Amino acid sequence: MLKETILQLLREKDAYVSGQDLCERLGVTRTAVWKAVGKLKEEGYDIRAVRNRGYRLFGEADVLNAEELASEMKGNPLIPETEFYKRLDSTNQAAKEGAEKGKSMPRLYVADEQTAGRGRRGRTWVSPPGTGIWMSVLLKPQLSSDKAAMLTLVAALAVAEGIRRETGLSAGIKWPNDIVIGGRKVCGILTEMSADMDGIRYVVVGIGINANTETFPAEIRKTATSLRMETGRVLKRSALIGAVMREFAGFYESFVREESLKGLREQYEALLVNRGRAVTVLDPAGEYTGTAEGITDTGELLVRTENNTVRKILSGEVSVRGIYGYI
Ligand code: BT5
Repeated sequence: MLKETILQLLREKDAYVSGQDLCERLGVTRTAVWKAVGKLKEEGYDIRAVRNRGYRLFGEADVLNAEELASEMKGNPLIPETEFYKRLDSTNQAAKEGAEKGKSMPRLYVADEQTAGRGRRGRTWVSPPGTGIWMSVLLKPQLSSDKAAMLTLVAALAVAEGIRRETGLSAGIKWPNDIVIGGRKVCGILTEMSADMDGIRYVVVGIGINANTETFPAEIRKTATSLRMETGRVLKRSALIGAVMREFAGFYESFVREESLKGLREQYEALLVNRGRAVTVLDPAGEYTGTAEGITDTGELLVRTENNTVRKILSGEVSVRGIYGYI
């Protein structure tokens, strides 16, 4: 592809490359080069053209496209297929439709923007263009359907570790599905499943990460944060997707082998921000308070209540809210 070759040549040189030079090396016309550069610019690459000097690529911008994504997944043992979209209603929705159409799994869906991003229980997920990571992993684990909910915890661990690797930030996990930094939500996870008598048909693990967001709508301004806000730097989203999915592949392998979180529990608990903290359990059968102590091998939250009994909370069944603020 002409576009990719031009990009490669510009990357090799941290200087201007003349249009003439590009034409000769690629054996195409000046117009063809100009058109291809135009497309690259549309995709977000900061390529500048100066008369008599040629073209130059500035910085390595945060470009998210099909090529960047595929190259980040190269060598990932879990994800052979990726699909990238400029805009989708919801990557979870697209993944489900893909599964219903019989697409091969595992497969990763990524969108630059979601017009109907979803949270749990019909809530909305704010997913503007150009700044976030909105992605869904479509999987078919050979497990009984009651085990699928644990994938939320597997993904949370992968996101927290991926963020640490890419940014150095220490992100924590608010059980079961939030990643937080400094008490604010930077990522949410939504796991959905389709199962029948034979077990899991497919699972969709949806992950939303606020990467380069600079402002949030008023209703979440006090509770949300982004990696850019925390580091003051623009992050390359494709690199973070690569890091998170590499971590996910490793943790997923352990999860499927053990059919539990046994091998991941210690690491998970070390990142669990609820640990040792007071929590209110919003149980439909009656609200109660206690102290979160950790998780079980199957992903339930262990809460010691005021009369000193330890209760196991199943993810999805109840919400846990910190008594003091968001955590
Ligand atoms: C979640 O729900 O945290 C799950 C979010 C999953 C989003 C991903 S993006 C890719 C995939 N495709 C989808 O359509 N969804 C998944 P929940 O725990 O219910 O939290 C939702 C609440 O978080 C909202 O009611 C807001 O208060 C808040 N919120 C919404 N957008 C946010 C954002 N971008 N950052 C931080 N908080 C947000």
